[in-house]
Amino acid sequence: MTVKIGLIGLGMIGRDHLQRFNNVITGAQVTAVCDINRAAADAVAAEYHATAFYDADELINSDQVDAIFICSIGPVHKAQILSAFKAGKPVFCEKPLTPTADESQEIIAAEVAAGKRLLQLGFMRRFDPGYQALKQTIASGELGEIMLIHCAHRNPSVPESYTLEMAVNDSATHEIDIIRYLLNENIVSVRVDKPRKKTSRAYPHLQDPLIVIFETESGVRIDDELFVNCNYGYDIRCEVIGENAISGLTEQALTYTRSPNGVSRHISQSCMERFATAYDREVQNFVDNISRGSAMTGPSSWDGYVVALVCDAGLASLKDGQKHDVTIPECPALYLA
Ligand code: ISE
Repeated sequence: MTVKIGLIGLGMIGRDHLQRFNNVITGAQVTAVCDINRAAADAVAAEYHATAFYDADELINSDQVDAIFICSIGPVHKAQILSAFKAGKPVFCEKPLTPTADESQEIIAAEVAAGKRLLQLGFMRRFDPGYQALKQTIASGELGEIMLIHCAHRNPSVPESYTLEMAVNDSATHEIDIIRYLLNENIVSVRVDKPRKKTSRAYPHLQDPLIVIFETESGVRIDDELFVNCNYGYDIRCEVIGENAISGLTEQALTYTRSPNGVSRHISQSCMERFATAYDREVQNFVDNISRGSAMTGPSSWDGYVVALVCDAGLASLKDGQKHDVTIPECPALYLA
């Protein structure tokens, strides 16, 4: 069976997924694309032999598509997700689930009412071989009691449209999700520190770098350096400090170069490059679950909701510099499986 995919949103990540469906993913084909930019939708549709739509609802309800792949901007996610649920079509949604936690509640309620998961959320890091190995090492007990985690989230640069808040609700979202994934526990507080020094490479409206401090239920303390104009590359680091041993992500390059300048390794320049394998695996997972008629797996709407709750607290801290507690309601049974 070939799963017919309707892809909404033809920005950078939407196009990256399109080439993935075309070149890597088996068992699926993008049969329809949608963008409010008609020229973009027409051009991409012609290139990929798909049908162009300019209205998301029309694509969602078209009999040309079996499953909906949402790569549009966050503020329109909720309406598109609920419309897909109504049409009875499984959804893959790029992060964030919704820009605020409040908006996510309706999505959770709809899934709980349906009695099954209908959505996989695009937190691709959970499919990264490095993070998966790190999770296994933690679970093995080799590190002993985990006390600290040091994270760094470095992007070479961000466009002028990137706002101060996006450091929290667009970039740090990935660490918020991966901390929960690695430790199997929730974050209970957030504090954003604004260092006095800021890079001259950042647009004036930004404070870059920022340090975010998270604390989990059991008291693990995590520091996350968010440096989105670091200049040299797309560099994601994570080191877990246990009582007995320490474990972290290795350098990603598969080769090194020895030259008169010494030994060097390539550093990724974008999330698409750094997490290419993770993106491939998350999308294949979505397609395979649909083809097999299996229950949806991977990051859920609940994960998206919890991340949004932590982000809301992070944004409050970004304003006042204080530590903000995060209160997470009881997780519905549907998401505990
Ligand atoms: C972007 O939206 C992403 O999701 C990237 O993974 C992240 O590194 C970047 O900071 C975000 O803006």
